[in-house]
Amino acid sequence: MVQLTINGKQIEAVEGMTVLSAAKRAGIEIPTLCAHKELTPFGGCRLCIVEVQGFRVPIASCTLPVSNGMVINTQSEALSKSRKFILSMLFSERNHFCPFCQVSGGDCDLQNAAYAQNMTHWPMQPGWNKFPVDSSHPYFVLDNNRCILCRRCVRACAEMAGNFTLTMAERGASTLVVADTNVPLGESSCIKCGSCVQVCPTGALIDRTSAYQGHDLAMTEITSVCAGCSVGCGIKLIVHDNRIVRIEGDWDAPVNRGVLCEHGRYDPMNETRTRLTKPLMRKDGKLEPVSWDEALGAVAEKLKPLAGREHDGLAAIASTRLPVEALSMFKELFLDGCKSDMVTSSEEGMTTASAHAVAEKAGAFEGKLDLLRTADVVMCIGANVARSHMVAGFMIKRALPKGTRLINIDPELSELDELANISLKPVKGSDLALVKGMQALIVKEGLGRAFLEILDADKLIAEAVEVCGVSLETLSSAARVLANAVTPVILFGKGVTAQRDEELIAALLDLARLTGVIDSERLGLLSIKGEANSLAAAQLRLESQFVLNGQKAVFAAIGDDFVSKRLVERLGQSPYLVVQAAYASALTERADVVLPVTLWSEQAGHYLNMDGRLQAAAKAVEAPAGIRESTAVLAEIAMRMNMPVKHDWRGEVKILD
Ligand SMILES: Nc1nc2c(c(=O)[nH]1)N[C@H]1C(S)=C(S)[C@@H](COP(=O)(O)OP(=O)(O)OC[C@H]3O[C@@H](n4cnc5c(=O)[nH]c(N)nc54)[C@H](O)[C@@H]3O)O[C@H]1N2
Ligand SMILES: Nc1nc2c(c(=O)[nH]1)N[C@H]1C(S)=C(S)[C@@H](COP(=O)(O)OP(=O)(O)OC[C@H]3O[C@@H](n4cnc5c(=O)[nH]c(N)nc54)[C@H](O)[C@@H]3O)O[C@H]1N2
Ligand code: SF4
Ligand code: SF4
Ligand code: SF4
Ligand SMILES: [Mo]
Repeated sequence: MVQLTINGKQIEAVEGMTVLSAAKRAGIEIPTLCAHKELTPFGGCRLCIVEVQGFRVPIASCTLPVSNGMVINTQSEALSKSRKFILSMLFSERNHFCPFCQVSGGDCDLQNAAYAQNMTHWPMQPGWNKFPVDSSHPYFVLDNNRCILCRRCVRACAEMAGNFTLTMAERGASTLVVADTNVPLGESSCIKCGSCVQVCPTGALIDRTSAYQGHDLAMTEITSVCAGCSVGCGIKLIVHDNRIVRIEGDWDAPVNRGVLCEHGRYDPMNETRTRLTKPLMRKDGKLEPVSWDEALGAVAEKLKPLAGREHDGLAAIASTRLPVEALSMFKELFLDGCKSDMVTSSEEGMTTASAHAVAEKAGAFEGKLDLLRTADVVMCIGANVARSHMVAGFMIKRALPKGTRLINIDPELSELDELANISLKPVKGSDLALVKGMQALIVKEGLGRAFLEILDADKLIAEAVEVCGVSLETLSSAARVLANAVTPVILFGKGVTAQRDEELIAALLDLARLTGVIDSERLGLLSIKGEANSLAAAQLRLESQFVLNGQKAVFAAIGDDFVSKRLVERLGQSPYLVVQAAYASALTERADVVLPVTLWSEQAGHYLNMDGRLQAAAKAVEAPAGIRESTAVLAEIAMRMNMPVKHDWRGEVKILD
């Protein structure tokens, strides 16, 4: 610990900390522009200058490390004058009309910084130079005329998304933010995460949907969770007039610390499907709008006699995107109540069942996503994280330039192969032999950190090479890199879990123990799962493969999911089909009864993310009139079937610590 004095106050700080963060921790705010808590300090704007005793000139506090006995002053007549001068220079360099700006609506740091110094106009005339505007991107516009060259966007692209698209071109006053080798953003390597827009402190990077939509002070900010995948990123929903205007990453969310992917930030803003607002019932072959009472009455009447029947009863399938509350009620009604033999979730346990079964026997083993932040080696097997769980992918991608090594095991070419240090391309479905071969190599070379009994190492190694079609050389180097790692993590995805092979998961678990991926202190073996509530669905035992064999009716609780042709074909076979959904689809067209329900943003509920973190999503907007929440619909059907549900979901899910 280091002792220092800031504004006459005695402060303790940790060695290596900057004066800026030490001050912030002690509740002393220093004005900043280029600094950002999730980005490495840059020291570019110099607004955060402070007076340091013993130094003649003020020093930027964002890059100044604390030292014992330091005496700092953050406010003085002279500093205020300097800050005004710095801002005046910024204003004069390009085209800033902060007091009249309609774009940012009060969330602009530059505007706020100027007001904080009591500035209401530019003291120096701008040069009126023209800088390029890039409007080629589908989600945002880059106006270099409003850029203050703080490089937050460049750092965010590298340090948050790990994408390294943005850089600076030209020099001095002509410096520009550009993508790749100065190509239009819309044609660049940008993966549309929007992190650069979220960190830009000016109106230089502006969001297409929310710019000019009104002042931030008129908006409500609601803290919630993204339901896009099992990562479970924390979000802020910016809401105005019962409408989501923008989605931002929640800087305080432990899972993602502010970063989001395209699916979380922009997909919900670009919804084009047709909303269902009235219950529908098939009458004379045609779907007709009916009252809730009529629809629910018909469903209960049809399903009640099917309850408790073994094979010619009913089948039920629920989306793993539904909140735990709805999933648990669904399970209580159809599995516990109706005792149907075909009650499952849309994922059919493909991402969870095998791992879940092994965990029940061997004890919970699944690790924490957070370990990716400090991993020196990451092994991905059957997991396309760069695409399927993008924010988890970002954690890997941004660590690679710092020396983290990546082993990717996937029969197909995936995005990770471009980045991986070692790519293994085994024959599809041969992973068990591969994992056993790696174990054998590690044991044979004496690199194991725990005991694992291997009877005939040479045989297993030879088998791996033959069955998987990988070279001994690549297999050995993968095994060595993993075995020699200090903080290794193994991620496995649907490429592994969909094999539904418990022996394969058990072998991965053995490999994890052998290599210190799992030991008494760390749990570094993690399955990435699928949708927002895959793990909850697994814990609720909604994991069986969906097969119709004589059931007289199907109840599908799909919420706001996209519907595949495959699902329509499978469910369409049912003699009677009830679909609970938010949007009209080919599936609702086939249904006998359609029950219109809320979207993720129109209901409060919980999600259990891939590493077992239970998170609350908030209701951000009111659903259109006539639409009900899934839980309300299920509870009403249960009541009408004389099987009231207790709704005790908390006892049904297990948080993994
Ligand atoms: N045999 C077998 N069965 C499985 C699995 C398996 O691996 N093998 N996997 C299981 C799992 S994990 C799941 S999630 C389910 C999935 O099974 P399905 O429910 O069949 O879902 P998907 O195949 O993901 O298809 C979703 C559909 O939505 C469309 N879609 C997605 N996003 C958009 C969009 O933004 N716009 C438009 N217009 N369309 C969109 C896609 O094109 C696709 O047609 O299947 C489960 N069942
Ligand atoms: N953008 C986007 N994100 C999504 C989804 C989406 O539709 N779009 N869907 C969500 C859902 S429902 C799910 S389930 C997850 C799925 O996320 P992932 O678990 O990443 O599953 P996949 O995307 O199917 O990728 C699995 C990878 O395994 C490889 N693979 C196939 N067979 C084998 C094999 O035998 N051995 C090995 N080692 N690898 C194999 C495939 O080539 C593929 O690259 O993604 C979620 N995220
Ligand atoms: S949207 Fe994401 S990937 Fe694209 S430039 Fe911005 S930070 Fe980089
Ligand atoms: S575009 Fe925004 S974040 Fe990027 S350098 Fe310019 S002002 Fe800073
Ligand atoms: S990674 Fe998943 S949870 Fe996070 S923003 Fe993207 S879709 Fe949403
Ligand atoms: Mo899935």
